[in-house]
Amino acid sequence: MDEEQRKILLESVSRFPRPQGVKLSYGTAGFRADASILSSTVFRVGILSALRSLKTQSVIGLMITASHNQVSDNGVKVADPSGGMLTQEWEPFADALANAVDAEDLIRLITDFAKKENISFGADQSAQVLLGRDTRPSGESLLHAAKQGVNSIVGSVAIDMGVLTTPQLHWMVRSRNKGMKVSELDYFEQLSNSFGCLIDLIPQETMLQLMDDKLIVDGANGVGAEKLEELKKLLKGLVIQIHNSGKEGGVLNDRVGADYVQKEKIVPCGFGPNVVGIRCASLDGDADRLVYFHLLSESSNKIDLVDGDKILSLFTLFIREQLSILNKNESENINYDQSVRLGVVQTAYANGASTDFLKQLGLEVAFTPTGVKYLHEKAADYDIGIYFEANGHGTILFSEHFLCWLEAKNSELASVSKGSEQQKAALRLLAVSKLINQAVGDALSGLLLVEAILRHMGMSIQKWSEIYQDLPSRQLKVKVADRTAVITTNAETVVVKPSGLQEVIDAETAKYARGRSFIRPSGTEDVIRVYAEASTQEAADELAKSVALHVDRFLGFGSS
Ligand code: G16
Repeated sequence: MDEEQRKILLESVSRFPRPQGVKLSYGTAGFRADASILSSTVFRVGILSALRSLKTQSVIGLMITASHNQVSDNGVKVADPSGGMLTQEWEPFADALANAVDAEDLIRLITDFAKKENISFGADQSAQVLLGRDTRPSGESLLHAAKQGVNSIVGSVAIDMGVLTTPQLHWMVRSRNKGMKVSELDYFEQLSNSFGCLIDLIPQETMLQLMDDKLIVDGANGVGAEKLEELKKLLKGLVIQIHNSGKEGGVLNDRVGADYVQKEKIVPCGFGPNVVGIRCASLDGDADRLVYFHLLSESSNKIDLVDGDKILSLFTLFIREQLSILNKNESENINYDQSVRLGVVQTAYANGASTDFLKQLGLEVAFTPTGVKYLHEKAADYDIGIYFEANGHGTILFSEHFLCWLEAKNSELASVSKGSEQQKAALRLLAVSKLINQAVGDALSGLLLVEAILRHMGMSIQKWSEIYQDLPSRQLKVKVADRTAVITTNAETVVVKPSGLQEVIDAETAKYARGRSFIRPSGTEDVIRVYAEASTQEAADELAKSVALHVDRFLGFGSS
């Protein structure tokens, strides 16, 4: 590092002092904390993003959001050149950078890391970082910190892409690195065109069944509502009503949004009794999660939740159907490759009934720890990898190899049997690969795919919900003195530390028919999460409660 670079860093670091006594870690989805203490962290992640861009010689993304967290929180995460999450190999450096005590410490860390990673500094180097933020009031000042961080590495440019959903920024990074157009309009056009293509391929008889049907979307009072309002203008054949747009005075994620709906299993604020039976969807604060639901009766706020597991199952059914049509070798002229590897990826939160359902379909079901970064990585092992967390975060990945094969197959079919069922199946799969965000889980693209598939299958939300019966489950949070005291293994299903805790969880679980329970430290909130499922709701509630009491006894403040 030359003197000029050192001088710039020394000067800029001093403008973003690190708060005393705060230790942050790059958790499930980047750094998250109360927004008031985040300036120095965001500034330093700006530096990291510029270094990542120098290292990869590609465009990098930096998103300012705390997604489902309360409005006073904020956070920052980095999108790698593929549009996926920052490589896990750089996470320890992110932690070290965020927690460096002063400018000298920071410069030493950067110099050592740059040496190890072979990153050169200087005016002849160039780096580019796309910046995005959600609608949180703290976003603007944190954006300023991010820009300063990027600019403090010589030759680096920060480009402000404005207020975006998290998946939009990831999509833009991916597209830019593929040499494609990256404006918001390009994103909307890609989604609406591929949605239109799927709708055009629906048999007319099926389509008519859901023609007049409307969808009501809970926008979590966040950025997703604003963007869906724009996207809606380009969509044909879909009636969408948006509630909780943030314009009616509601607070971001406050008793609204996908996280609330999925955890509480009650209707979000802003939905009156007149929505009974109507198909509803809920986005989270930065629109990377999606769940569906319908209100069961006018007299109660209880909903029938159609969560990420059921979205995964619906997508799987559709993809399998298209693959099996494609593989029907009706014409002897065409040699079909039967060996498409289709895999699904879940976490320990997946409802046991969903895993049974998927296995009964003969599918390979893989498990990873919580966090799309893990699921995404695993899903990329397949020709078509479908991953979803129960909380509604997920997508479908198509390998480049499979897409090349599919393009070629489609051309072949177009010349020998244009308009055949087989060619339609190929076209549908190609449209899905363009509609569904290949970079990260995206509530808006997921919603359009759900809507297209329900129309294709002539399926109501009630029918969809009935594809299997969820086992009753309950999730709780426990505040503890130090959540890092919990260490887990086996895709987070077994507690290794503190010792003795797993044994008591096992003993509690054994008391219930179809009982299953696990605990894990959250990577986005300062809590331990408890999950329990059992054959009845009462049993799942009791099991969750008793496990939470043990967590509190082992680690908590002793308040329970
Ligand atoms: C993030 C991650 C998700 C994860 C969720 C909760 O979602 O992207 O993969 O499931 O946090 O994580 P934890 O249980 O560790 O707090 P989001 O929507 O908040 O970005």
